[in-house]
Formats: sequence, structure tokens, C-alpha cells
Amino acid sequence: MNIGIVCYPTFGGSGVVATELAKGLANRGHNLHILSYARPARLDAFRTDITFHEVDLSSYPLFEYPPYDLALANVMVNLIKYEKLDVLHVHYAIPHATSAFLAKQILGEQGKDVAVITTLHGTDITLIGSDPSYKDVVDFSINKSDGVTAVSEYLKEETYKKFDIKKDIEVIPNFIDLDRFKRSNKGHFKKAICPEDEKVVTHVSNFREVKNVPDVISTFDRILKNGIEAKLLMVGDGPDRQRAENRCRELKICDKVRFLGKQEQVEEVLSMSDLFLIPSGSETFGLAALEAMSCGVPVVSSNIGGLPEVNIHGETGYLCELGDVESMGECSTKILKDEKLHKTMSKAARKRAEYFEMDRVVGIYEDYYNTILAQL
Ligand code: GMT
Repeated sequence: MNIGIVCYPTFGGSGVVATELAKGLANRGHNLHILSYARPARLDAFRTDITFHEVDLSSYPLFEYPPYDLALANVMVNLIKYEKLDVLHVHYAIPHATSAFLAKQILGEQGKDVAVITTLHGTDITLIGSDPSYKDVVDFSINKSDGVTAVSEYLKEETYKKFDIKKDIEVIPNFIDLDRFKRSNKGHFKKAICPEDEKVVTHVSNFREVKNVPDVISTFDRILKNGIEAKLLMVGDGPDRQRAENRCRELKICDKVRFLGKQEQVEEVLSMSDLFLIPSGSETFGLAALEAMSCGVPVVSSNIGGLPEVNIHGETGYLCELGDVESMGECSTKILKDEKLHKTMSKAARKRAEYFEMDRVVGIYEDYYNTILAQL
């Protein structure tokens, strides 16, 4: 098949999933095109079966906000026409699903055999999409897609609750490359960061408000107060980094916390981690938690959104009430104090991650494409 994948290029779940899916589909012999305004972070090596198309935004004095959705639709039209796309798979509804609809309209008869698949990832539904400034357009664009998928049961239900959707939504979960995200020996890093063999607690995110990063610091403070010798590694960057750093200063624990900024090889940090914290206020799946679990790291998370579909309470870690840093601190301490429990949870976390094995889920997407194509 000739497949176009549209995504946001930034560090963040939907772009990562879209790019890894493109690689997985290419490995199965398909010809892939990725469309975005910049090269996605995970598209790191040259491949003959994946072509990147940068959506160029010409500046013009009249355009205070250049119309990205139109430029994207234009690239889609060209690819459908000249690269003979069979499937156009857009990740994140806004504005990708709308541009895809427009491209198909422009092509008329010529575009009728292309299946437009929209994958809903999260904030396109839970936060921004349902904002009145976008809602009608998002509603329309989802309903006009030939196929719609969501990354969790939770997101599927939220979409039906928040929008007037007449289509069936197929749940296809996110996935993980078990060979890349596995525990490897990073003893030299660990020694450099924890010379006293302290426990390593880790958080990875884009530090947006929804991630509740200051709660990571407060939870870690509880762990220290419970007498655990530990270091906290904060991976990523974003608007709330300052708030998190301030919380460290208020609690006077800056010497125990390292802000590592954005990292490409997250698996290396996860490989020396003993515990992963994800206290998010909204999370449709929690890919970061799955990456940690795949590296055998137990997870303490909030019990919201799709997180309970990934992190199993009492098995792969613990789920706590949103904002309850006390309970998150106690659960974390329990795991870090008890070697046996830690080992059991670490094993269970990796086992749970195996359910989301990449090739299996890529195969589900491939079957879904065929089903939708057969219905056109
Ligand atoms: O979480 C983010 O800030 C990025 C966001 C995105 O759309 O790129 O992530 C969403 O999609 C991921 C991949 O499907 C999910 O793992 C995340 O849970 C989801 N984030 C939220 O719902 C906040």
C-alpha cells in the first residue's frame, strides 16, 4: 500500500506513535509518506521506504497566522494524485482530519478511493477539540473520516460523550518497541548520578500544565521524608519547568533533583530507574508510562483517563487519586523500600508492556486499513 501519515513533529505522544507506526508499516513492505511542518524527532535515520514531506508555510504580510490547514491539504492533494496514496492516516483531529476532508473534496472522483483514517490521541478531544471555537469543525471532520480510531477505551467513551459522533470508533492502543525499550546495563551513568547507590525516580513529559509536574516534586519530597535515599531525574522540557524548579527550591531538595531537558534516548535513563512517576491530570493513554514499564520500571500514576488501561493497580505499580501527593509518596516508598515487591512489580510491568508489542499492534492497524478500504 501507499500510505500517507500526518502528524505533529514535536516530542509528544501522537508524533511518536505516528512515526513509529510509519516505520512498522514500512517494515511490512508498505511505502510510507510522512507529512508535517518539521521532521518528526523519531524519524532519525534515512530509509528508502519512508519519504518525509515538509509542509511549507509561505509568509505573506496579510497572514498574521499562515493557514497551515490549507497548505497541508495542498500537500495531501499532490500526494494522493502523484504518489497514488491508498490510505491517508491522520494523527490528531485538529486540523489534520479537516485538511484531509478538504483534500478529498478538491480531488472529487480522483480522491474517492483513498481511505482517510483519523486517530484520536487526546487533547484533540479532551481539551482543545471540545472548545466551542473548534467543536463543530472537529465533529464534522471526524464524521467525514472513512475510519476513526482512538488510543484507549477511555478516549473512545470521551469522544462519544463530548461530540456528536455517528461513526464506529475502533480502539487500537499505543504500542512499544520491546527491543528498544528494555533494561540495559547503564551502571556507569547510575554511578555518576548516584555515587551512593541511591534509588532513581524518574519523570518524563513535555512539562505541560496537564502533566502536574510540581506534583512529581512534591511526591518525591515525601519519598525523601520517608527516609529513602534517592535522586529524581526530570526528563523533558516545557512551560511548567519553572514551576517545578520553584517547587524544588521551596522544598529545599534541589541537590536531589536533576533536570535533564529533552532526551532522545529516554530508554537509557529508564534503564537505570527504579520508579516512574506520572501524576497527570489528563492522559488518554500514557505512552511515557508504557515506555517505563517496558524497561521494567514500576509506575505510580494518577488514576485518571486511560492510565488504568496501562498501569495495573497493585501489579505493575499503583494508581492514586488525582493530586493526592501523600498517597503517591506512600505508594512510591512502599515499592522502593521492599526489594521483593519491587522485583515482582518490575517483572509484571515488563510483562504488561509485552501486551502492547509493536508488531502486533501495527498488524491491527494494517487489518483496519484493509477493512476500511473494502468499505469505500
Ligand atoms: O501528552 C501530551 O502532551 C502529548 C499528546 C499528543 O497528542 O501528542 O499525548 C496524547 O497522546 C499520546 C499518544 O497517543 C498519549 O499517550 C497521551 O496520553 C496523550 N496525552 C494526553 O491525553 C494529555
